[in-house]
Amino acid sequence: MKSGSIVIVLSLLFLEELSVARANTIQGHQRQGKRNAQSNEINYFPSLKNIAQRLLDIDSFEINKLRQKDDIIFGKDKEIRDLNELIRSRNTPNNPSVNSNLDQCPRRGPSGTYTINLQGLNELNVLCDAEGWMTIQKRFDGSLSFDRKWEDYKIGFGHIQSEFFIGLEAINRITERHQHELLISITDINGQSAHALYENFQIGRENEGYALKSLGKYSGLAGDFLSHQLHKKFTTLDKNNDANYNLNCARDGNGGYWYNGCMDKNLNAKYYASGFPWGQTMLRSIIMMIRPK
Ligand SMILES: [Ca+2]
Repeated sequence: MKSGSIVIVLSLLFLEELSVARANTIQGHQRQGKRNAQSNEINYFPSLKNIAQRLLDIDSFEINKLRQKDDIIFGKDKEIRDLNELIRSRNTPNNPSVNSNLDQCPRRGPSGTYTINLQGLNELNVLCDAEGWMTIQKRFDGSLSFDRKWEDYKIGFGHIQSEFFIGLEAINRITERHQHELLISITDINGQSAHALYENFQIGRENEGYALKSLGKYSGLAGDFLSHQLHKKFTTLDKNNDANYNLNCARDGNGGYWYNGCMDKNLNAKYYASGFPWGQTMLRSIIMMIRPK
């Protein structure tokens, strides 16, 4: 109970007890005639004891209520942790395998974690599914910040068992050697999923600003939201390559992207409590995958 409330309750109880004490005193006068001040004090002290006891009762009642609320909050926290763990486990293949002779995902699986070698880069752990799709970006709970500098976007960040981005350098090296499809799967905060498929995805080299060089034909139900960024260079917090003359579109939590304008739908935007902005709605999760055509 707040201290202001305690004061009000104390005042009300005090007044109540005082009026009872006065009534008793008047009755006492009527019955017994004059009595001295000492006898009033004797009636009054038991009333103060009652007030103190009632305040203690109220206090312990409030403490119990707070304890119950604390238990409920603790229970909800545990539910959230369990759900996040469930999502993580569903995003993680069950049968990880290692093969460092590969430079791409095996076409016919099995799904798992593979170590691939790309010329000039360190060995890279990648997620592959049973149909040869390699995950290059994954977000589902906002645990990883995408508000990062050029070097992070270049070499990649996060962890493949949770949220991550594979890195622009790796995407460039993979997509410039062979034609690759790009599959983007999105799920909004209401659980509605859709995908976008591009038949010829390629990004340029670092000296080209990792520009979105090619997308190819689009199909899917998510909407062709990437063609607007075709041929645009990548912009990060510390590298302003976007078309907006006055602003750096990656600043203020928008994340690195192939910006055309600062209001573009952006797959790397700031993740709030339940998702990140996507036009008129919010996306809860996204996964970007590539596969040789
Ligand atoms: Ca700019």
